Amino acid sequence: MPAIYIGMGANLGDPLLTLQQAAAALGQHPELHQVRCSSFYSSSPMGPADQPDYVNAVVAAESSLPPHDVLDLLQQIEQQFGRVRLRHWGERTLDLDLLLYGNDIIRTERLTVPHPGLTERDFVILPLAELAPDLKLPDGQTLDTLAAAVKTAPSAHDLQKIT
Ligand code: A4P
Ligand code: MG
Repeated sequence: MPAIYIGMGANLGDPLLTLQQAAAALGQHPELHQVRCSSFYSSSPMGPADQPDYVNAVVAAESSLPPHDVLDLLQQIEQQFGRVRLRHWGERTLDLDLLLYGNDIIRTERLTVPHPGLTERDFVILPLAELAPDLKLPDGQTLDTLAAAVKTAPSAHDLQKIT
């Protein structure tokens, strides 16, 4: 069963509660196994600066659901939380991204995996490194190298562990 990793982000409403509830919904899904959630981090916004700070976390699971079914499931949960999304890279109630699906490289109209931007986003790489420090991306990059790089990058988003 492939290991899958899901990135969660929110900055409208009560973002921490939303992410905790989204993680619980993933944990209860009958097709997702061994579900684990990283710590929750606050981060300054990537993109327009005139929006609230984000809360970010990553969920790991194992699943035999095909990748597009995982995407359907993530979009259902986004809808369930009344997702509002106002603009590109802008504020949203809940964003669930399929970061990695085993070692697969997927490029279809609906789905790009590994998620684009994954390697440059400290708010994704650091929670991911917490769950899977020994992970390698399909292109061979290791998480510890990526984590060291994003921490010191000029684009770092002042990550603070909340809980
Ligand atoms: N899609 C393609 N590949 C994927 C994938 N791997 N996972 C398609 C999920 N969806 C994928 O999604 C638009 C379409 O992408 C979907 O219909 C799906 O078919 P979307 O969530 O509406 O938009 P997006 O592509 O995620 O762009 P968006 O939401 O404008 O930008 P990002 O890249 O998600 O960034 N700052 C901080 N600190 N923390 C954050 O979490 N997030 C964003 C949003 C901006 N700034 C942030 C954060
Ligand atoms: Mg998204």
